[in-house]
Amino acid sequence: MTVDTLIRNVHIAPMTAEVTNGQEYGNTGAIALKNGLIHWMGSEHEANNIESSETIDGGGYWLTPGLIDCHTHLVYGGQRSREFELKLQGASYEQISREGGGIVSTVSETRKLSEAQLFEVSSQRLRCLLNEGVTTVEIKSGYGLDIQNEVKMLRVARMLGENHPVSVRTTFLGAHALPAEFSNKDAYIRFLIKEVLPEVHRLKLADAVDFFCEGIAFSRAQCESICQAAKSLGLPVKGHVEQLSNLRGASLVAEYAGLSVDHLEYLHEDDIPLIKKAGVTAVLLPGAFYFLGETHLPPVESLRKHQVPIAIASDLNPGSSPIASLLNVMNLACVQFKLSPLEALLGVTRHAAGALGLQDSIGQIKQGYDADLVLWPIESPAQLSYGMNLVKPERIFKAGKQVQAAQAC
Ligand code: DI6
Ligand code: FE
Repeated sequence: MTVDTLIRNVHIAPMTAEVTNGQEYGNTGAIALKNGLIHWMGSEHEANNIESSETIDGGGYWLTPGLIDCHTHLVYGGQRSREFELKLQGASYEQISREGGGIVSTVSETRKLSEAQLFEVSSQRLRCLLNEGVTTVEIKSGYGLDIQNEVKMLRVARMLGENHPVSVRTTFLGAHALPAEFSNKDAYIRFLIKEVLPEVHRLKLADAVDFFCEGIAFSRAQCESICQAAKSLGLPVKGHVEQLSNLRGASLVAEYAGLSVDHLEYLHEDDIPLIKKAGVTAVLLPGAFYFLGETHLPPVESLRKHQVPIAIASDLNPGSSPIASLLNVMNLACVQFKLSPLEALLGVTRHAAGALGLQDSIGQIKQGYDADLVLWPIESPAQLSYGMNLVKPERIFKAGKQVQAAQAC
């Protein structure tokens, strides 16, 4: 057997179902990569029989799947530090809007930028994630809110994937906020369904459809219309649900057998069996919880009890989670939500893959899976969640190729 790359002398954190079930993992061994895929795994002794174009000494470090950030809004223009200052002085939502803050202010800033400019500012944020071993990222639209600008955002998201060593999954989030040119939410939802989504779909720019089901955004019924439209185009749904209040958005995603329900601070206990039954992943966003000073915790213990897969993501966005670090968010998940470091790692690997419908190709170290891997100079996987900015990857592999972590971010 001749392979492209043989990595020897590594502890492997496969993040497979066996790991969840408490099986010991991390024996020292070797792994062979071929044609961008994981080809073989075995002992050091067996590795002696493998011919390889390139052999890497893993130095006894830990190898994990490439990290997956399954919920971001990293394509946007401008920044909202003024709003941050106002909030710290106790300003209300209305005052912030009056002073030009809130989602719609990011919409204005995003609309102003050309595709090339938007690509540039978004690349910087993406690089921060990639430096930490992220090899797949989901990116949402939702700061364009008209045909031209939603298309622009999603095209930029696709271009980011073509120009960086990362797989990008795109999500259409037209139902994020009511843009200034509309005064009626139902009319805006009709516009999204009749005009924007069909165009986005025609251009093959969206892999999924999302919505913000919240008092300050859209009602359950309005979000249901979005789900119907997505279904008629064969697109899976995800939902921003139960972040600030409980509109039973999670049960809506379950009805449509969607990919994920995200945020969940106010998730209703009765909806947990429904999302489990529908195979929906629960995505927790500890960065938004932290930044907004939220105190109402998501029902982690019930999610565990019902064995709902829990993913965690950065939610990188300018308003509620200006945090370009998935590792720091893993720490926040442990400190704030009392996830174990193992749960946090599963949350950015196998379970994050599930939130994107990619559980059969990424998120685990398993034969036949994509060779997206990160080698960490750590003594135990818990070290990834334990601190902030204490750990960085030794090597990153995307589809079997070693990628240089970018210097600046
Ligand atoms: N939930 C959030 O926390 C963000 N969007 C959403 O649906 C807020 C985004 C922003 O303020 O720009
Ligand atoms: Fe979000």
